[in-house]
Amino acid sequence: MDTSFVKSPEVQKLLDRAAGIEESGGNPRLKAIMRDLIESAMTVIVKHDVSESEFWLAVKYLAEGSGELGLIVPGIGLEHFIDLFLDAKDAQAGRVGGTPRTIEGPLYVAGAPLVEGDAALTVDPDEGAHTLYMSGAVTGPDGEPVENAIVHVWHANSQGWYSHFDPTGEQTPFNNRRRIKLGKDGRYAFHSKQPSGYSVPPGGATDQLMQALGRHGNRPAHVHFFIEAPGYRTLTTQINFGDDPFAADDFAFGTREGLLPVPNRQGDAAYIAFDFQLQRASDAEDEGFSARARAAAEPVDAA
Ligand code: MBD
Ligand code: FE
Repeated sequence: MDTSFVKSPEVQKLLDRAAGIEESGGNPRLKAIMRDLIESAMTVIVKHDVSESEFWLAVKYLAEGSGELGLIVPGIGLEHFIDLFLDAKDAQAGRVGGTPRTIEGPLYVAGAPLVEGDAALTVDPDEGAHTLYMSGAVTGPDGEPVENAIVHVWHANSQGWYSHFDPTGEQTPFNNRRRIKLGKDGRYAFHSKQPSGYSVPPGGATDQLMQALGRHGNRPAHVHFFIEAPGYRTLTTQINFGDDPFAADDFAFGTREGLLPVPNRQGDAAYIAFDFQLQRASDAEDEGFSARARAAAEPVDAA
């Protein structure tokens, strides 16, 4: 059947009623978005002649896989799409330059220890892992050192697990997570046990979907950052190791040109020199974080 079926008076009437279009209460913006979203789902169903069994399989998948939505969203490219959309809107507004943004992912935890100077991120044992040394400058659009910046940094351990989300239960709450307060020179430095790439939980909802699409659920080794500073736009980004086998094949589409440094490897040590450049904020909202819901843990004193 043709998708024009969705445009039939009976279906259009159903959409109006389902989205509360004729009701006086509720949120008008949500009504408009829901109407289009439901209509899009109906159009897909008709276009692909989705069977009743397939439809209920999809409902079951969403119900049972909802705990992995934070992984499914980057896995199907939607989180990267939001970056592309923000980039395109910035370009339209002439707001260009600086370090590229890239996806936050689902594994940030608020409340990490706030430290100064050369930060030691790793407090738990991580036997055999190489040491990562990363350092550089945080500057503004004119190359000026950014004062009073806070660099939030988080990464996995050498097993690919993030503290707080580690099913082995072997990591303390803020292992490989710190907030680094920078001085007037805008320079940062940290060292840690080098992360390995991330893989989605085997057999989980994301893994099932990736396999059904003929894909995999691996990310290259990477380090996440938020960088916030008064007067500047908070930057959400990450660096991915340019020499990782998945550097050009990230299931989450988080790797971007300009964010793929190749570590300088010397024996058991890996060195990355990387400078960040922030854009200036136009107002307070522009300066702050997105309102995304994030995990949090009780702040602890830095070791
Ligand atoms: C990660 O570590 C990550 O950074 C993203 C974006 C998705 C899944 C796991
Ligand atoms: Fe990550």
